[in-house]
Amino acid sequence: MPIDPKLPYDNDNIFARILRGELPCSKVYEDDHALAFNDIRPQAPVHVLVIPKAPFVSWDDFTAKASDAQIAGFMRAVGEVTRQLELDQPGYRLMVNMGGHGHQEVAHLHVHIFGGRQFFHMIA
Ligand code: DGP
Repeated sequence: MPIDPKLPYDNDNIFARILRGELPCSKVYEDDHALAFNDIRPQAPVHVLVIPKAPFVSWDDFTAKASDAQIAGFMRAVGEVTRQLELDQPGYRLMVNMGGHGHQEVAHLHVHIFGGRQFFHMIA
């Protein structure tokens, strides 16, 4: 079910628990700003989620409330993951689902990185 992005941050959402080490993940990358791990329901040969280490519910929450340093650090981390996975040359797709119409299911901002195959014009 999509989440309501206007609700306050839930400290017990799945990705918060992964960040605290209470739930396992298949880690791909970590730095001061971000953690990246493989999606549990991969939609492509490469399907990685990158999450900020700070408690932001959604893209809207993040871009409204994060500091410039948090935004820069997180965006840099997303780029670092794609380079470490060597996705640059064939290319890749980034996606952020926001709120109900975006079908966001987990209430902690996450950027999807898809790679390893050809993508077409749109995703349903
Ligand atoms: P979204 O619809 O953008 O909120 O995508 C949520 C994604 O999170 C979805 O592709 C499945 C993934 N996911 C949900 N629970 C877990 C989990 O416990 N571990 C991992 N690695 N991924 C999860």
